[in-house]
Amino acid sequence: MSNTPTVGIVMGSKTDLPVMEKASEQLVDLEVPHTLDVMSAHRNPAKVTSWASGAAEAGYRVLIAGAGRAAHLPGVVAAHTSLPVVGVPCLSDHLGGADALYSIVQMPPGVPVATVGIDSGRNAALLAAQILALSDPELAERLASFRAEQAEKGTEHREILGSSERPGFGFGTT
Ligand code: RP5
Repeated sequence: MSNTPTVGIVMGSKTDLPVMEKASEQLVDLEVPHTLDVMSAHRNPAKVTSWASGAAEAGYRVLIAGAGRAAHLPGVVAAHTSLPVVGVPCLSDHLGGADALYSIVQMPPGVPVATVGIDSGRNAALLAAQILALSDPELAERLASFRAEQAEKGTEHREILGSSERPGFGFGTT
């Protein structure tokens, strides 16, 4: 693994870490060097502006931004860079995460944020890795292995569901 981080993960608060560390774990599995930072579009906007404005020059290729509530962080990051930005709406204790989802997905034309599902840190990492893999054949191979393992696990799951230990719940039964 090269030590130069190519993915930058940011989150609006430490309270978003349980979701965003799933993205980090997935990137570790895929051997993608990355960084994790906490910064808020509302509480320290100057820090966000500085980080996002310098991200391309710092060597990042894709950015992942997660936030909850009125989740402006991904959009503000996207406003300050032309790197692809993946947005992760984080569930808070109100509105079922719809507040963050709508805030992130409904960007104005001209400033896109590729939005994954609520609390979907892992998918954000996979999307970022897929973007990087367009110009990284070794990463593309690791992603292909990941997909193959995932397909294999799905088959195992099917066998468990169809086992005699759970009669009537398996495939092929009526
Ligand atoms: C957002 O407000 C953060 O992204 C977090 O999801 C939410 C709550 O932040 P804390 O009050 O827990 O720091 O900006």
